[in-house]
Amino acid sequence: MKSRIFLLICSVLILSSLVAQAQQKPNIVLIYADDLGYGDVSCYGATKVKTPNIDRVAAEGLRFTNAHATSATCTPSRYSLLTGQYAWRKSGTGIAPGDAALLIPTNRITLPGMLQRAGYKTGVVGKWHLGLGPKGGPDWNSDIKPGPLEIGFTYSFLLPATGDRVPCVYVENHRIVGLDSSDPVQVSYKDPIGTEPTGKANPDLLKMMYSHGHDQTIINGVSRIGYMSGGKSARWVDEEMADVLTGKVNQFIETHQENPFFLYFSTHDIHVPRMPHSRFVGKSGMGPRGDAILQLDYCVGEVMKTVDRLGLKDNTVVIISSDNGPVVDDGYKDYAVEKLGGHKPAGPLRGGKYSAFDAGTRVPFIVRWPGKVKAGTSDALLSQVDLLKSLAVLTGQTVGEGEATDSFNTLDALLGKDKNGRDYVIEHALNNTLSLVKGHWKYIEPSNGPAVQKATNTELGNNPLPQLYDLRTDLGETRNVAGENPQLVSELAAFLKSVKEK
Ligand code: NG6
Ligand code: CA
Repeated sequence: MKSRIFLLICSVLILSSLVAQAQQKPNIVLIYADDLGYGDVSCYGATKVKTPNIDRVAAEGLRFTNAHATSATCTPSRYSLLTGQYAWRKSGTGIAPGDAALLIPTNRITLPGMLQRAGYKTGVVGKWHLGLGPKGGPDWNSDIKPGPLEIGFTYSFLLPATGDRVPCVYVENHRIVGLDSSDPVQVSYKDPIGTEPTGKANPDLLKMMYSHGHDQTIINGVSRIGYMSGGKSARWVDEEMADVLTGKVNQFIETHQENPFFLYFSTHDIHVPRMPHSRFVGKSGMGPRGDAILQLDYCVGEVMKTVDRLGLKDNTVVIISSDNGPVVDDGYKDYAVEKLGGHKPAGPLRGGKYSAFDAGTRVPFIVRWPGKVKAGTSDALLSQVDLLKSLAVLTGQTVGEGEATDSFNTLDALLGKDKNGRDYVIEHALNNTLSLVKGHWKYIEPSNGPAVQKATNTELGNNPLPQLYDLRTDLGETRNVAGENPQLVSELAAFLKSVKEK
């Protein structure tokens, strides 16, 4: 009798723990690479560089061929990702200087805020580049806020802007890590500040020479955008950055393994300055850009190991993507151009980072959720602006009318149940040129912006005349067929106008 009761109790306990597991909301890990191109990983066709860890996630998950960042540069892409609104609706959301004020209003729905409401612990680790502090910028030597914690994150460990912008310090929650109060940080994006050498005046002190821009204060042998003084004990070491960030990610996952958690791992790789750890130096044969791809892939592997080791694999949605397309020379002489070999960072696409052509925004996008998302490939049209509403549906949250209005629920496409995804996607390029992808057509609005950005050798896709490409037969956007299709051009132009005016 006793043993029967014992057995019964055991089965009830096992059952209830199974039910609890089934009800537990899935963790979400979003690994957001910087400037990683459509053709930069082997599961998207790269052959000169191998990315086994990213490829493994793709093999176990769904690999999207037509997923887009909202913009061809970082700040606007991230703004849209986190708010569900196109950045181009709001002025001042272009590439942000390192002393910009927080760009996202604190009273607005955000992706992390929505998930926090759903009971998630929400962390961001890595590149921020959405401004910090009140109007006028932050006080670096005191509480740096508002920032991520005021827009829905429960934890943050940041590079305030980018790797190539000052201040070159980590900010954890509200404070610079390791700051000595007797050596305060000062930052200026106008006039030189302090007495430290600059790349322009002291190129002899550089580990890596700049090719354009990037000639101001030298930190760790690399001259940056912007001037900085002080904060010597707090300065990051570029070569250690990937390990530092990955360590923080793994710590966050360990700490919150019992909660549902959302972790936004915003890698510095493969943005400039490309200064990977010595373990990766020379390993790709493509110079620092290729080595940084290997380092990014390693970091993905380390995070996946943690997820597996903690038994979280089946209950964790992993998303890997990029904030914009690829660039080869983005301001440092790091031999990226010379050592490219036959590697095609944009794969079969035209343009790159900054560009209105598809390589500007069409990026790798992988979703893995074992048991829930069938492994394979999907051609569904996706935009990162939809993550907010889609993940709201996934986690049972409602988004008010008038909130995150550019975000659509495309959860079924993310989970592989809907093969089509969005009806259309809007792409934003450096000069604010907008494009519309609708079905197999790509329309680029007329723009007087430059056709080419010489410094980075990027075809920006600007043309004073309308452009129309049939992506089904001309993925590389080589034949502008606007002249032959005036009716279609005016329909697409009118449609784009209606989205702009929404
Ligand atoms: C550009 C920088 C480039 C990079 C980019 C932002 C110069 C000459 N170029 O202005 O190096 O930092 O801004 O990249 O300063 S992004 O991925 O964050 O959008
Ligand atoms: Ca970027």
